[in-house]
Amino acid sequence: MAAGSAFAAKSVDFPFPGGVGEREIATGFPGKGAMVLQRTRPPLLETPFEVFDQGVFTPNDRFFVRWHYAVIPTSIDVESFRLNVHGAVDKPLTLSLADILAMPGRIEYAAVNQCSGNSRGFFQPRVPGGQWANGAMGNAKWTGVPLKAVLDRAGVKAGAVQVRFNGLDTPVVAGSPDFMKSLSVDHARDGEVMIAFAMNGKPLPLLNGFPVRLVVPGWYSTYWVKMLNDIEILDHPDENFWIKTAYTIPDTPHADMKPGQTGVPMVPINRMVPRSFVTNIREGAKLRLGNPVTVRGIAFGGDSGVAKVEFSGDGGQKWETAQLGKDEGKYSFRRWEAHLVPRTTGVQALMVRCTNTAGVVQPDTPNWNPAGFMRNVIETTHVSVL
Ligand SMILES: Nc1nc2c(c(=O)[nH]1)N[C@H]1C(S)=C(S)[C@@H](COP(=O)(O)O)O[C@H]1N2
Ligand SMILES: [Mo]
Repeated sequence: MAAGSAFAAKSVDFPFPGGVGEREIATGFPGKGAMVLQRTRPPLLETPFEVFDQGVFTPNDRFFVRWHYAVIPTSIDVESFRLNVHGAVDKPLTLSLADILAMPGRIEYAAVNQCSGNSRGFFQPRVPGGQWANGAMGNAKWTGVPLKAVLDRAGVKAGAVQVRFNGLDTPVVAGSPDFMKSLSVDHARDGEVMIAFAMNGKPLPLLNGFPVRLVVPGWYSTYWVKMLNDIEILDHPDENFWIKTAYTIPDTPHADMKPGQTGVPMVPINRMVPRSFVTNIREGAKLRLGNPVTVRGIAFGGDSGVAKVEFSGDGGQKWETAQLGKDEGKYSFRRWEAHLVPRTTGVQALMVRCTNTAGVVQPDTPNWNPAGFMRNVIETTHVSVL
């Protein structure tokens, strides 16, 4: 992978507890505009937060990027590309991109793609892993064919239990476990899980998985396997490293545990939980006493829609219901807006809280686990009222 020129037009300084939040802004990565450079090889690129204020969909050239291994094809020959479907099936398939594009019954929906470790840099105590701020997420309109249609064509055998997905990327060091993820056969056949070939109406950027990737709406993006070229139907539970060991969470409310706690049962990470953010006012912004301001942002429900967004201008004492923007579907970001008239001078805490249609609400204390997964505490933006 070309390293990208990593030309630092400017930098950002994330307010991580304990610091070390400064990052370069890089341009120069294929198909990408200005991105927060978390790591060059393999590329970890974060969406600059102001992009989320500009619209409900995240543009392809500003969409975050995450790969585990640096050996990623730098170009794909669409003529020779094949997606193999094999294992516990009646009829193994070898599909070209043209075969996939010619399949009937295309689907399209908006869905948030969010890394399990989004916002990891805010964990306290800090934990190892990519030190993301809040930009390891994005919302796009995805177009593709239902995974179910492909599985039905292959004919899943009775007794199959899981479906495993693999992409064209490979480990740098021979012997490292190839990145693969699995879903239950029922989930894989729900009609929503998609083999996507377009993102916001355009082919997927190479770094987001060209030519096809899996979209698992409502689930963390670790399952959204990119450059998908292999689907294996398993008659036994997948025990590969990326399912069994990596990407597991405490099987507790909010995937929460205490640092150093032992004997906590772990399960593979799965559904997303609701989150919401202020996008037009930054930490440390100055507001004028008595001057009305419109506060706006984005929210998402996780694995279900946004039922309600509430805003507090006084650190959570009083909450008011925000006005919701257009509903782009239950897996999408949703815009919200509220009004604030600062009534006291000094540092004030703006807070926003989302409740999803399943009744799940953001917690007011942060969760903690050693991998830094599933942060969804109510976010606070401190402002100075002058
Ligand atoms: N083939 C492949 N797919 C992958 C990964 C990977 O390393 N290889 N990483 C996963 C993880 S952990 C994340 S967060 C998302 C990131 O998707 P994006 O780069 O399109 O934003 O890709 C997922 N799919
Ligand atoms: Mo991720």
